[in-house]
Amino acid sequence: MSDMTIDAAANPSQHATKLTAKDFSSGAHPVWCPGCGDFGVIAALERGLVKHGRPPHEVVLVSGIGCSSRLPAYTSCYGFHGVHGRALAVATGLKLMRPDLEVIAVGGDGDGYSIGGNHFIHACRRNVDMLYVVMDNRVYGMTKGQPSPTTEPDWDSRIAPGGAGVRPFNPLQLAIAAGANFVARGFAGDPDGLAELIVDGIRWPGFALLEVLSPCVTYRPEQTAWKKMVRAAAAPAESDPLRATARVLSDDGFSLGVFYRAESPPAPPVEIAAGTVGEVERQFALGA
Ligand SMILES: Cc1ncc(C[n+]2csc(CCOP(=O)(O)OP(=O)(O)O)c2C)c(N)n1
Ligand code: SF4
Repeated sequence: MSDMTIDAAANPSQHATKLTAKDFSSGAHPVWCPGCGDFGVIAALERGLVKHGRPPHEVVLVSGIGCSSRLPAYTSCYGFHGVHGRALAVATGLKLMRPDLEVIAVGGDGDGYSIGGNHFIHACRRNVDMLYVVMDNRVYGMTKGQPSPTTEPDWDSRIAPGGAGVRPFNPLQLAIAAGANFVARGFAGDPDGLAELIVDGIRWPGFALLEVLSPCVTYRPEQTAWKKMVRAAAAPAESDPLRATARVLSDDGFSLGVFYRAESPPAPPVEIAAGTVGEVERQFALGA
C-alpha cells in the first residue's frame, strides 16, 4: 500500500464523540423528484463523512447550480451554493486558503463539464487536495432536459430531436490527462460502496474526481436500468496514467471502483502575510 494513504485510525482530527449520519443532515427534505439518484448520493455522503470522522463544522460542501447542486443545503456542514459552473473556483480557493477544512465540491455534469469545464481542467492541473463528486445523469435536469457533455449523441428528446449529434467526452480520461491524482466511479444505487469511494477520495492526497452514475428518473427514465448494468471494476487502480487511460477507455462506463491513483504533489496552501486579507477587504469596501 502506498505511503500516501492515510489510515483512519491515524486521522488526527478524528471526532471524540461518535458521529452518526443524522449529525450531517440539515433536516430539510430534498425537493428532488421521488426516485432521483441524488437521494442515494446524499445518503452515501453522510455515511462516508461518519466514517471519515471529521465533524460537520470542519467540512465545507461547495456547489454550483442544478438539482444535484442543491445538496449542500440538505446537510449540516458549511455550504456554498453559488453560481452555475463555478463550484471549483470557490472550492479550490477555499482549500488553498484554509487547508485545515475538508473541502468537497458537488454538482452535476452540466455544471461541472459544460459551463464549469475550464475550472474542472485547472483544478485537476493544480491537483488541489479535495474531492469533487459529480452526479452524472447525462442531462441538465433542473432546466428540463438539455443534453450535456456526457450525453450520448443520438439521445432523442423533445429539446434535441434526433439527438444533439455531438460526441461526449470521458471525464475520467480528461481528469487523468489534466493531472488529477485520483479518479473513480460510483453508483447512486449503491450507497455503501459509494460511501467507501467518498472516504477513499477524501483521504487520497491531491484532486480526486468521483463520477457518480446518478439517474434522472424524470428526463432520462431509461437510466433506471443502470442498476442492472453496473458491476465492480475487474482490476485494481492503476498508478500509470497511460494504463489508467487505457482502462477507462476500454470500459463501457459501468464499472465501479477506483481507476487511477497517482502520487504527484498536491498544490501547496497559499501563504498570506498577516494583515493582507484585511487590506484587501478595505480596498473593496463599499463607499471607501
Ligand atoms: C450562468 C447560468 N447559465 C445557465 C443557467 C441555467 N441552468 C441552471 S442549472 C443548469 C444545468 C444543470 O444541469 P446539471 O449540472 O447536469 O445538474 P442536474 O440538474 O442534472 O443535477 C442550467 C443550464 C444558470 N443558472 N446560470
Ligand atoms: S429532474 Fe432529474 S435530476 Fe432533477 S430532481 Fe428530478 S430526477 Fe433528479
